[in-house]
Amino acid sequence: MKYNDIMFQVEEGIATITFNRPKVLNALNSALLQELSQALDKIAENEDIRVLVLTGAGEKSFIAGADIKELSSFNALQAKEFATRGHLIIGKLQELTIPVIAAVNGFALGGGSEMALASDFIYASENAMFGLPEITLGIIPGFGGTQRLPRIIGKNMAKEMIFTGMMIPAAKAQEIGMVNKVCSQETLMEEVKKTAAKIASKGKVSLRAAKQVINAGMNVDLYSACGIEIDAFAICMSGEDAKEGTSAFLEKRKADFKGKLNE
Ligand code: CO8
Repeated sequence: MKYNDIMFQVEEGIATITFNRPKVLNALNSALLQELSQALDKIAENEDIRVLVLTGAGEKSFIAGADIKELSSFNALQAKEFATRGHLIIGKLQELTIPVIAAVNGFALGGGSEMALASDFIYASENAMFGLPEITLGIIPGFGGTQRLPRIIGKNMAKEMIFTGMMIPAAKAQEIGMVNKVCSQETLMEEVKKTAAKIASKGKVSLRAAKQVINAGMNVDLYSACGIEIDAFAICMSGEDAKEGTSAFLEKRKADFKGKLNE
């Protein structure tokens, strides 16, 4: 499959999607979202892919938001259709069973922050800037920002960011819990790939279970969430990876996970 607005590579079980409209700082338009959706379908079908990394082309931007030129032409119905499609695709990203790391290498504004917030965690370069500046355009975030941001950084900080449209640098984003690690621009991808490779070496069943349990548990009360964990723990124990992982520990060797899903 040929892509124009994204680049899609797979290397040693790690897939990388690079948003690739550098002339407009990788702004998201309908065509890019369509390609992203297709790439995510391919990833979901491919059992050999263990981790997905998202990043932006060029040195300046991850994604500078929705394409304002396209956005400005929408009437209310078209805006509803675009926001719904964006939610579906970002939801598809969040629901991938494999871990997703956002390597934010510059501006992550509006839809760009929203894309990063739907990944499992974020590493950022020192020059990265985060923000939901939609209020400045007379609109509000439309790809989940009003919902995911407060769940990650807390309601009051999210309100200040959304009400003012302020941009925050990577260091501040790390301080408020939005970003896990800040790296130099030169080492960002190296650091992300190192973490991705570490994750990819773990058992597929337990990784999938850990992601699903954390995500599902965040949406219910603690008692129900612990119930979800108990069931997933039992399913993990019945798998080959649990036998291999525990035997490897007892035999003082490195585990060799085959990554087979439970039958
Ligand atoms: N859309 C379209 N073009 C863009 C965008 C964008 N979001 N961002 C930058 N560009 C273009 C600029 O127009 C410029 O093009 P040209 O060279 O032809 O003039 C080129 O990229 C380079 O940008 P700048 O010259 O502005 O670069 P600067 O370094 O001076 O500034 C900024 C960089 C600060 C990132 C600045 O470009 C900026 O403020 N961009 C807009 C950021 C923004 O407001 N993002 C939010 C968009 S709205 C959104 O994301 C909503 C998501 C949900 C949608 C739901 C829909 C219903």
